[in-house]
Order: sequence, then structure tokens, then C-alpha cells
Amino acid sequence: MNKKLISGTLSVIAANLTFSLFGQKAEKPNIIIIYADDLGYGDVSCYGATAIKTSYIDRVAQQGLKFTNAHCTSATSTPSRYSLLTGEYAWRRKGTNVLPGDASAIIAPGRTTIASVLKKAGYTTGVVGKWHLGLGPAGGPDWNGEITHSPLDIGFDYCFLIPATGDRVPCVYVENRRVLRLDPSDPIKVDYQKKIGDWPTGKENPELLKMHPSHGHDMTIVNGISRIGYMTGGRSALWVDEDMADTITRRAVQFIEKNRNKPFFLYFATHDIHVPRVPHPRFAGKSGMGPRGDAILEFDWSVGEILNTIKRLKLDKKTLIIVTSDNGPVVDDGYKDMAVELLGNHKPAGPLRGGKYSLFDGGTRVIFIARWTGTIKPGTSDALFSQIDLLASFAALTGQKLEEDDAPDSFNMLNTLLGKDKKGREWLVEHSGRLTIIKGDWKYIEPGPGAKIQINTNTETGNDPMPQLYNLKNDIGEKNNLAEQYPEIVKELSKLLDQIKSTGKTRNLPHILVTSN
Ligand code: NG6
Ligand code: CA
Repeated sequence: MNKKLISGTLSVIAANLTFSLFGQKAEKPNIIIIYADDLGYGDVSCYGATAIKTSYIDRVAQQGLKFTNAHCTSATSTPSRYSLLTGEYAWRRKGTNVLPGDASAIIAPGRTTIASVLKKAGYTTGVVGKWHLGLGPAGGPDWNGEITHSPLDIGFDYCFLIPATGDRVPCVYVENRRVLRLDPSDPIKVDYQKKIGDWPTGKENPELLKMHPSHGHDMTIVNGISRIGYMTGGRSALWVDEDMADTITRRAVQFIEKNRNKPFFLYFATHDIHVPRVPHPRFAGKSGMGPRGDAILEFDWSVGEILNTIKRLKLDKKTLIIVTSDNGPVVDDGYKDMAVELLGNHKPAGPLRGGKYSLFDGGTRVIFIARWTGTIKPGTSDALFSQIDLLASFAALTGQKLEEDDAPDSFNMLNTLLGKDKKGREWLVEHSGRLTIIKGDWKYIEPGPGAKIQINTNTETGNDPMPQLYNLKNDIGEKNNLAEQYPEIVKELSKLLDQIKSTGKTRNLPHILVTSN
């Protein structure tokens, strides 16, 4: 036998071995979730934006499957991320709304998450970027010592974190269990109630600011920008906003390079395009829409760096890349950054109504693109899909069994994700204070008190004391409330929503939820 033949025979044997070991052929592609912050459905050119060109995101869409009807679970960050990682609707749990920067961990150590499932499947797992799910035990993390109750305790092998958000103190990175570059002789102190230490605040010293708040954000000044919360100490560890995208993207690329030879999972959660929008000088002024548009270009660049790395390492066919966002767009989110003035005709939510903080689809229908060269056929999918399903879908993909109580609301939608099923979910729930349910073409919004417009951000919240019913197929902009015309559909959907709430979980219980009257 010549050498070629021998190696050919060996690889056939190896393939059969893999086949029989797993009973079925378990696939172990690398998985990368690129999770933008506050990026709208209409903010990228492959979803219809014309005022801005997002070449790298467009490339993912050309080479992958572009979902038009995919959703995050909540219209703000903490609950969306909680659902993404745990497969449980965040509104089932108290304390899962937008967290301050000193909050304790809301996902308990040992809990099953996307990361722990993939780790069990043999993956090396990493999270780089915005966390916003709390750190440390009750009382919060020890910024000056070992940080416990961290991603490392729920299935991640590596973490490099912006602990909460860019606009919340402490303005430092956490790498694994330590604050990066902290000088122990200058300990960090954080307080969200009262001023701590003598660092100037935006309220007292606005003359020191390079970017001024429009609402809130007037506490401790770091890098010329006042934030939410007070801090002092940790000077050597402070981040520089302009370098943030470079810093975290470099970490993400290094993680990929380091783990190139074995399956890895990377959850890369960018700060872009959240406030404060302070892109690197090479993006500043490039969009013509001010910092918000420039931050979109910077996010697109980060996507490009990941794509280029995967290509350079020849991992295209071995890597599933997902690009999506944690919630919908907001224009003025608390800083005077000219986003409103320079918006022009650009529509951050595209054809959708509302945005971040909203029960309308602008809050929760997000861009979602899945590329896996050679496996996912490029195209567009109108299937109904939720980020909450990634956990059970990845478990199915990698041949992992979920325990009864794991991922209570995550469905195995692998065929939808891979483009083999065009229909997707029967229904899904969205959240922003109140709940909404989408089933087929219909969307029902629970009645609730509260303001119809959020004054500071000027968002249409979708709050209304009357029940709302929209036909998303004919009326994607949710303009015509049909609740009075179709009381029986309102009844059906509100009953379904009640069932979903009261069952406490929906995975493995479709029989309870299929009857509609
Ligand atoms: C709000 C902040 C907003 C943003 C948001 C969380 C003010 C006035 N507004 O409370 O700027 O930080 O919380 O955004 O403080 S999220 O994308 O992380 O959910
Ligand atoms: Ca967000």
C-alpha cells in the first residue's frame, strides 16, 4: 500500500470511529457568537440601511443565512443576555433587569449555560467583552482580590470582561479572576448610592467633560466622560474608551488563535454601539452620522477582524459564526453625542416600530445572521427564531443531553438555525416590563400602565392600558391595533401567554401549549 492509501484508509477508520462513538455523527464546529449592543434591525446595510455601509456584516450575510424574523428575549441588555446564556426567560426571575456595575452574579455558579454545555462537549469556552450579568457573591465582587461567581463558574474557561457597561463604573477590565493592571496600593472603591473618594463628577465639574450627559450619567468622571455610579482608585487599571474595541477584539482574536486546533466557543460581546459612543480616532467622523454611526463602523470592523482571523487560520468550514444584537436601537441614550441631530433619514429600527426599551418589535426583533461555510446554505430565512433557543440547539448539534431542569425555555431549533426548516417556532415571548407574544403572523401585547413614550430617549414603549394585537405580516410597523376586531385571537394569545407564565418552563412541554382554545 502506498502512503496516500494508508492515510486514506486510516482516516476512513477514524471517521467511522467517531460515528460509532457518538451513536450518531456529532458535529463539533467552532462556535462564535458576535453580540452587538443596542444595534438596530435597520442599522446595517444588509438589512436595508443606505446611509451606512457595513461591509463585513454584509459579507457574513452573503455567505450565510440572514434571518428576518429572529428575536432577542428582552428590550434591554441584562435580561437578554441572561436568556441567551441560560435558556430561561429572564422575566421568570426577580433581579434580572438592567444591573448596576457592582451587582452580584445573577447566574449562580454551577448553573447550566451555553458555555457549560459546550464545555461538556469538549469545547474550550471563552467570553470576551460586555458581561452585565453581575459578578461575585451577594454584596458584589471583590474588585481588589479574587473575583468569584464569575463566568469561570458557569462554564467559561476564559473571560475578559467589561464588568457591566461602558457607562457604568468601575471602568476597568476583568481578566479571569482579577482586575487587569490593578496596582494593589491604589485599591478600587465603588458606590452606586453616594459619592466615594474625591474624583470629580459630571454634576459638579461639567467643565472637565469631553462628552456631556443628556440625562443621567453625571457621576464619576473617567477619561473625560461622566458615568453611572461613583468610583475611586484603580488608576492604572482604567480603560480608555477610544481603545475599547481594539482591546477586546484583540483578546477575541487571541482566543481564537490559541484554540485553533480544538473546538472552541467564543461569546464575543462588544461594547459597540452602546453609550458612551467613543470610537477610535480612525473611525471618528467617518460615518457622517456622528459617534453613533462611527460606532457602527467600528463594530463592523470588529466583525471583520473575526472573519479575517477565521479565514487566515483556514477555519471557515469548521466554524459557525453568528452575528446578532442584545436589543434594539436607541438614538439618545444619555449623552449629547449628536446622534439625534445627525440621524438624517437613517432608520435605526428599519421598518419596525419602537426600539430599545420597547414592547414593539423595534425593541426585540434583531439582526441575526448565521454563517457556517459548506454547511449552512446562504440565503434568507423568514422563520421565527429566538436567541433563547441557541442553548438547546447547540446541545443537539454537539450531542449533549440536557437535564430536566436545564434551559427551561430553550427549544432545539437546530434545523431552523441551519436553514433546513423554514418555519421555526410556533410562538415566542418578548419582554420589556410587560410581555408580548408572537404566534404565526399575530402579535399580542399585554395591557399595562406606564408611559407610552419614554421621555428622555423618546422611545415609543408599546405600553398601553388597552390590549394590542397586530398582524405582523401585513403590518410590520405595528400601526393598526386589531384587538377589537379579533377578540378571539386576543383571547387565544393571552391564554397561551398565561400558560407559558404559569408552567414555569416550556421546554419539553409543547403538549400543554399546542391547544389554542
Ligand atoms: C439606562 C441608562 C442607559 C443604558 C441603559 C442600559 C440612564 C439615564 N440610562 O438606565 O444609558 O445604560 O440603562 O442599557 O442611566 S443596556 O443596553 O445595558 O440595557
Ligand atoms: Ca443593550
